[in-house]
Amino acid sequence: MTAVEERTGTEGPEKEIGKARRRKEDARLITGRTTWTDNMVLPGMLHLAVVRSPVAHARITHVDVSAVREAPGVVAVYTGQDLAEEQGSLPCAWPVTPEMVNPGHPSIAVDQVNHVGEAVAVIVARSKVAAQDAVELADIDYEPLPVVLDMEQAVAAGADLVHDHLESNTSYHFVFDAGEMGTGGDTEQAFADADVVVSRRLVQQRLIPAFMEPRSVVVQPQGDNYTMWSATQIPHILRVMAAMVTGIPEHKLRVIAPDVGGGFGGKLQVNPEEILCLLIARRLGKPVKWTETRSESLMTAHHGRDQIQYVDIASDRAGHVKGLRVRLLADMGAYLRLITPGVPALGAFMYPGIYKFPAYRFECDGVFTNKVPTDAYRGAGRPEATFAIERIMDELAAELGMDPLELRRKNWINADEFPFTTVAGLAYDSGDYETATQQALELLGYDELRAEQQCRRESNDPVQLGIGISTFTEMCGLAPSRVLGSLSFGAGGWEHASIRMLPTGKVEVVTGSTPHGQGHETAWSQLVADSLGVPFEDVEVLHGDTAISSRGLDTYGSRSLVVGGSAVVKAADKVIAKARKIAAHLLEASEDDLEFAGGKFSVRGTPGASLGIQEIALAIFAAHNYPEGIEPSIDADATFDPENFSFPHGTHLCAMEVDTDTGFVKIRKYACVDDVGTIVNPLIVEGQVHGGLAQGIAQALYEEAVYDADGNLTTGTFVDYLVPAASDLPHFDTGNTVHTAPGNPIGAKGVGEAGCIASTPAVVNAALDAVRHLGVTDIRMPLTPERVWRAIHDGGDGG
Ligand code: MCN
Repeated sequence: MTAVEERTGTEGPEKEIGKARRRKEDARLITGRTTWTDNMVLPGMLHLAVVRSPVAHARITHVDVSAVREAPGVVAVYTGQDLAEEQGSLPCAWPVTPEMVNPGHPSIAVDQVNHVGEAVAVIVARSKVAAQDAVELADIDYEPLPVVLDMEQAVAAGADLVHDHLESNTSYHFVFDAGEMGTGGDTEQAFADADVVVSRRLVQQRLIPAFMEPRSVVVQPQGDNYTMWSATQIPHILRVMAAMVTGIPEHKLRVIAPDVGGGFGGKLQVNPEEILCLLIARRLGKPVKWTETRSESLMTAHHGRDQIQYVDIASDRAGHVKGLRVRLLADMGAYLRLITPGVPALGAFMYPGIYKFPAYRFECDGVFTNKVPTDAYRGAGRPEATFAIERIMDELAAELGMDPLELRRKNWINADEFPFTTVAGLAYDSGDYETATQQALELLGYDELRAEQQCRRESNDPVQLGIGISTFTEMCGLAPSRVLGSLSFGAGGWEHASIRMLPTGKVEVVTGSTPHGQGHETAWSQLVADSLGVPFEDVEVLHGDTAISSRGLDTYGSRSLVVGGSAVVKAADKVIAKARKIAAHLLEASEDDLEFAGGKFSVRGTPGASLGIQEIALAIFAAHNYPEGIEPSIDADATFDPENFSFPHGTHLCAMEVDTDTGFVKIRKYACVDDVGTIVNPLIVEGQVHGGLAQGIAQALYEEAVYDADGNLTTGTFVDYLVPAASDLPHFDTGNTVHTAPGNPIGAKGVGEAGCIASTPAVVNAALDAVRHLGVTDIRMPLTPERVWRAIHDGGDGG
């Protein structure tokens, strides 16, 4: 039983946790009847447009913005030189090694540009159109420098340099060696002793988070106070960072994230334009707004993934894995953004997946290239790791002539072995991989599909069928502050919440979590309704404004329920403890004789003697009668810092048809069973799984950010960057098992990234399973018809 269940019981019609409530916030989000940042209109507000570099790598030799200044409606124009003194450097909060090289990142280039789209001048005008029209009047000369795009070439001896004042294109070399850390044996020895070694070079293509609402910022100066509205995932972190970069004192800066239309990690960032808006508002003393165009968004908001993975797995002939070795090249792009270097380093701990490896070594080089920087994108490090391990397990199974499921069963952690400390040093909390797998096999109709596969193979059908398996886990609920500290991350992993009991018994919950589509207002209301025994409708959840919630660490890493929700539950505990004292006084009973259930304190053994917590709120407002020495308030704050990550897991299965004549692939069926511990809202959980699946499948089949040889993004519109629509995706058969997380009072594990992490290898494994008998052992993502056709007909990975 979880701590919440101990207090509220496990069932009952009034129980909110587990109810598939429709989301409170949907009406306003879906109809758009809300305030998005770009809806903000302030008196005298000016508009910014950014002049961006058309070249990937060059020295700026000449800047003439006199024609811009003369353009109708233009109020001011600033170049990098103009702001050089005050712009500072954008922050990188994750120096993964003490030796990591960080070239710094100006919000606006001063004398050199390092990727296409980098800001070189900012125009301020009375209207957005006037600002944008003036962009082409900027006269800027560039002296081209060699363009570095390919990571393998970038780390080769004698390579051209992205930052010519640095010694190489390598920012850092991060190593995790289980033998050295004492969490496993000697990896080299394990490989030397192995019967079988399988190696692959896997490519994680570059992806674009592609959130629906483009980034947008408004800054209003009032004396020496500043209010910034931003479409951000991280108002609290942004406030701290922006204060540090600009020198505006933190208490003079209020950051508001109004409703935000998606982020997927892409808005876990301190953007150059946020800093530029602050600097310019400070200079002009006027409110300013910047909203990006879709093309700017695709070209300049940070990208995700872009790694080359060299993976080796060692085993004995019977299929017992003996060792895992991973070498990674991770494309940083031209600069280190907020957590750029940490993304692949976070993945380091997940490569062993759900398997009992005795030895493991991971090495990663962070590599500079002349591309837009990479950073968090849904899953951040964990999809890459899961892809590598689930792909290489299939390759090992093929090498051993073994069923891929049998190989997994032979090596995974059994239900009775939890908690289990892996070779990467993580303590997996709870789970049962066999039960989830059994359920997923039934949902898919595995046996019938295997029979059909056999028929198609025997009849040499041009359309072959494959079944792909991904048995995954991930670390989420970021994160125990102590662990983050040991990984050199520059912030903690706690979350804060306050509960305010209003006089009429209504409840305001202030959370440091910052939803941008995840439904926290609904789920937190369910938590509070159960914890305090008040009606769901009586709870209002406030978030995303540093003047209302001054403490918070925001939303990413599927942390909000596990960490932020737990803070809410802890605050509710304190409210009840305070109310108990007042209830005892008003009921003239001893505190020890009071029971709290269903929102009421009752005196044990005295039927009828009871007082509701909402009545107590009113009694306090009147404040005529409360015990001496007790303050007239039952409001409470709590901060929760988890002891451990939480480890959701699941089995994802994909059945795929591959047309061997045309290379077209089609998902026939997709079934998955996820274990996310206690489910607070099954409807939200299902929605999160669906959204994650869409993005994971999109990586496998559709999406890729492509640069040409000069460093221009050739997928700069949604015509070229293929974000799938609902009609491009199959029906999903989903299910759940429930193994509660011992590390938080709700018993929950995160779900926000699970579908995205699990699905990509299931889809690629399915395609390979369909054509492996034709000699295909890899197909590079995304699985375009051309690549699939080439892999079948020409060999290689089709890339
Ligand atoms: N939930 C639940 N029971 C569980 C686990 C979660 O009911 N056992 C509910 C939570 O109450 C919450 C939602 O599911 O309403 C997601 O919770 P959680 O897993 O804690 O994830 P976060 O709220 O921290 O969201 C972050 C996660 C990430 S990292 C990305 S990326 C992502 C995602 O959420 N980006 C999203 N989902 C997104 N959904 C939308 N609409 N837009 C994004 O940008």
